Amino acid sequence: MTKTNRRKLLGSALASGFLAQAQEPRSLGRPLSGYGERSKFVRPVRTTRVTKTPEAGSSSTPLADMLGTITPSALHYERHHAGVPDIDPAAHRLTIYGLVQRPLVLTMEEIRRLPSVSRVHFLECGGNSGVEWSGTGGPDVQRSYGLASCSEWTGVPLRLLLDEVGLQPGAAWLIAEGADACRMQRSVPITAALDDAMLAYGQNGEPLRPEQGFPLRLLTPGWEGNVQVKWLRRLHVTAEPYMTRDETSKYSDLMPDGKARVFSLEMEAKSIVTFPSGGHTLSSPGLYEVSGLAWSGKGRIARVELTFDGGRTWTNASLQEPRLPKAFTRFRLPWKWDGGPVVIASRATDESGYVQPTRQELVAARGVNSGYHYNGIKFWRIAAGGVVTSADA
Ligand SMILES: Nc1nc2c(c(=O)[nH]1)N[C@H]1C(S)=C(S)[C@@H](COP(=O)(O)O)O[C@H]1N2
Ligand SMILES: [Mo]
Repeated sequence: MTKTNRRKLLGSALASGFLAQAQEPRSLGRPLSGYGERSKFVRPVRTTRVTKTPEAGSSSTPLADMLGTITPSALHYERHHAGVPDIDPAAHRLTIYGLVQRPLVLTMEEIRRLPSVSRVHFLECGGNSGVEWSGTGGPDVQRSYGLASCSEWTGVPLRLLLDEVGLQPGAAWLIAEGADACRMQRSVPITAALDDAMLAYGQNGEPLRPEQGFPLRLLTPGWEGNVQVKWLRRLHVTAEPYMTRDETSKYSDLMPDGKARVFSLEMEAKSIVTFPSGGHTLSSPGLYEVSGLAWSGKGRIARVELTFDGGRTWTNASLQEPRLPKAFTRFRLPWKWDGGPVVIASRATDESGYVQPTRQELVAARGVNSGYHYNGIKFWRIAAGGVVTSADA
């Protein structure tokens, strides 16, 4: 944005605002409070989708209303298979057993005494953007991309606990089990633990929210949400996976040849323009900041390109620093809308060189039988009147 442009945009607003403020009456504000609430004028909420009962379903983060990269804990997406249990941390135990030298039962107090780390990571359900496989496309960011959020997590590196129990030869999988009513179980390759997995008890400066697994969850950064078992109560070290319901009938990808990809855990590079996006209306031609989020389960985001002509030409957006591995990265680009129809999209490249594919490329590789792991480029159409809709609709 040039200085003159900025002055034109801000000058008249400043002058009229200043005069109005000088004449406003003043009254005392509200008293202090123990736990803060956002302004009553700020309204974005999670939208919920239940499957069969209110306890089994998901809720989506209003990503198009988010600023920066951190998702407020109260707006972190949720995915529960049997509701949110109310767990007393004093009564909670984590048991590590199986192919280990010294099985362990740990209290939360003991876990909190161990050396800890804090790291920012995204969490994304493998089913996020599943609606995009159909080709008709989700109408807005929240409904189609909202099963992804990003927090600062605090916990104990899993590697440290596995060193403590001592792995026996042949130990290759961890079966993580939750304390919720469905006893959610997932088989997790032990390679994750030896990399950057942690047992998280903190989220954005507080203990985990109950919805995110209070008092303890498994975090395997960059992998699909489903393996990141909440309300974690058991880690069974085994030589083979269990082949549980959630890794066979669910969270596996049916390929065109009738075979299924299983344990397709890594979330590949993805990005979405959050402004302007479906549901927005641009009020007038002129200056805007195009913005959005990019992330990759392989590491850092290296580049995000934007197109304003439906994918014919691309231009680099600027990336917010620091670009953290396996975390949301905010991208931005000042843009002048001339009032005409435009089709915009973003395309992310991660530090491994992986480039976010088009929907056509994804479908050519995987067909349309799978509801999971959709990371195709998403196009938004801005009509002459300023109304923004999904370009695939
Ligand atoms: N114990 C337990 N862990 C669970 C689940 C669950 O229902 N029970 N849902 C999984 C799924 S499918 C996802 S996508 C993530 C969602 O984590 P969140 O609710 O903190 O966003 O948790 C995973 N861990
Ligand atoms: Mo999920």
